[in-house]
Amino acid sequence: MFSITLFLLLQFVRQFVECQNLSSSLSSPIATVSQTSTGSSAFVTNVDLTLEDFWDLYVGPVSTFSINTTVEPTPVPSSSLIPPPPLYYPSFPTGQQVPFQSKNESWKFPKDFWYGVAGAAYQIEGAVKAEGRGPSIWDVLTHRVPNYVVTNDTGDVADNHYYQYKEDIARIAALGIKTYSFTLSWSRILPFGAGAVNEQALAHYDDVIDTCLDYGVTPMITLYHWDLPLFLQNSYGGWLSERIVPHFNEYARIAFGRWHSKVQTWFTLNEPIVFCGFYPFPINYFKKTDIPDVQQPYYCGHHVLLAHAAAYHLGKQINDSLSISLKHNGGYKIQRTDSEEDAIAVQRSWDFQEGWFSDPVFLTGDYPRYLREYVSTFLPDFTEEQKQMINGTSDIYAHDAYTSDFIMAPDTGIEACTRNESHPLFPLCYNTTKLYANDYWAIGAAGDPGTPWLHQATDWVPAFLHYMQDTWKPRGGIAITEFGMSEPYESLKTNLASILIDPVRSQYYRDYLEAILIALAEGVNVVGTLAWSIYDNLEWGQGYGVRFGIQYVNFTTQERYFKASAFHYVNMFDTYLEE
Ligand code: PNW
Repeated sequence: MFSITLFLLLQFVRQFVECQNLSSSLSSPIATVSQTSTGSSAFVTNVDLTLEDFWDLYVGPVSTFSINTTVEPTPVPSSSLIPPPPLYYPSFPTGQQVPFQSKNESWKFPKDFWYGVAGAAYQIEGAVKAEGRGPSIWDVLTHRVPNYVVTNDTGDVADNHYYQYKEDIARIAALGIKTYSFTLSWSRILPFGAGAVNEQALAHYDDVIDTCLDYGVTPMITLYHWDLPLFLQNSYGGWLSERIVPHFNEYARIAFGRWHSKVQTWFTLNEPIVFCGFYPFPINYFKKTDIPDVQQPYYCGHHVLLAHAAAYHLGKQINDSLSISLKHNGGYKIQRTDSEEDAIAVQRSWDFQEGWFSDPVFLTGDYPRYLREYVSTFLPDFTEEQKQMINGTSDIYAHDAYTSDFIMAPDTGIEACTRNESHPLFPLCYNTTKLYANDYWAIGAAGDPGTPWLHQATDWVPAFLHYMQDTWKPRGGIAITEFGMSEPYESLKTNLASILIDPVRSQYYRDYLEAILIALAEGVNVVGTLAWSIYDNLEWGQGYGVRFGIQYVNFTTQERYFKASAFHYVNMFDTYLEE
């Protein structure tokens, strides 16, 4: 009876909640929710919430899977390690004079080049309420915000990686892949984002890391891949507030402190352009803000830079041999015509995408020109001290470089846009397309319709890599920390044999890695690649309807199968890695 009354009360409170006094309330796993009914501080109710209450109030019931304790790996069947048919058969019989494998003898990956696979906590772990995990914003977005995920899927079970990671690591090792890049769930480690630490989560990640090391797989860690602890979003708007900076630092301190001796390569934050672009969030679920919608991504970005830089210095203090970097994204920007306006549009695009985080971190500690022109109308300038703190805080240039776009000026011209806040392209004031200037051919083969941003554009990869090296001059070289292809309509296939041969993805990996080999031969210092993704997973707003895996996962049974692309990926290193 009591719990039902409490539940109803909490349901009511949910409409208005604002969480305050975060630091004082976090010494135990109970959070204080203050209700402000009219925005006036005259009507405030404090309700103590246990973690369970917090889940019930904001997320509700979650699904679980039958495998709900850590399991030993099932042996990888040797038949599953037989390579697939080749991408191209020669048009004449193979024989002594026609070697089956063609190889360009002037290409090579240097001996210490690392190649691996990547995944992210909310997309693969499942077990969302297990062993003390607190909710993240993505638990709310998937469960409570209608149509935020087009398929209404959630990450409740996902790939059940939280319990099946031993099998998953064994399978990577069996393929010959030597690097696994995963992300930590902040709200597992700190269920309310700050304060009390969940020891079970630390023990879990201890074992993930140790399992990698046992299999000879190098673990790499990303601290933040979009799954912000819900409590921090509700308390002060998450990345919209500078209050996130010390909380991210506290979280980073726990992770670096615990694992610095076992994990050498770290990434602080994944693709801030994308996750800052989530703002503004749908109203009614999280804390309201007065910051205008159009400005919210840039407040987020400002605090990302401060949080990243502080965490970088902290990590180096703890162990100065660590490699620590931010994960960038964007794509190569191809000027669509040779007009002056299109040239400016291209520079605007660099400034509002890669340059937003890369110029501060690699060059100046501050924003690039066109971005600064806009954000200086509302953001505080970085102080000299902040600029110094931000500059130089990336050991490698880590780029999730999936694809490229043609860039051109808006039809109205650039100035008509920059002077008019209601222009549909404001504040970017450049346009993009996947089509050549004949408005007929796309840049390359399309991915799944659920990822209209992704076409194969591997021809531009060498130019892109040169641009990264020449522009941001990373001291530790360039790593492609995510690349991959959404095989078109893959989720509609029901026949296993047809799922497992994924020609668009296979060709993408082959052509992309050839492009990297060309760039290496031309003197670009590329140091590693991470294929996205270790296996099919929750593709955020597209749910399980879009597939990026180099392994297929049957989401009913949680069985895993290698796709052909896994072999094509590895084969490039078997062929070209220097002995
Ligand atoms: C990345 N774009 O996101 C993310 O890091 C992954 O979590 C995600 O699953 C993967 O790519 C595939 O989408 C991106 O529009 C999302 O250019 C969008 C873009 C790039 C990367």
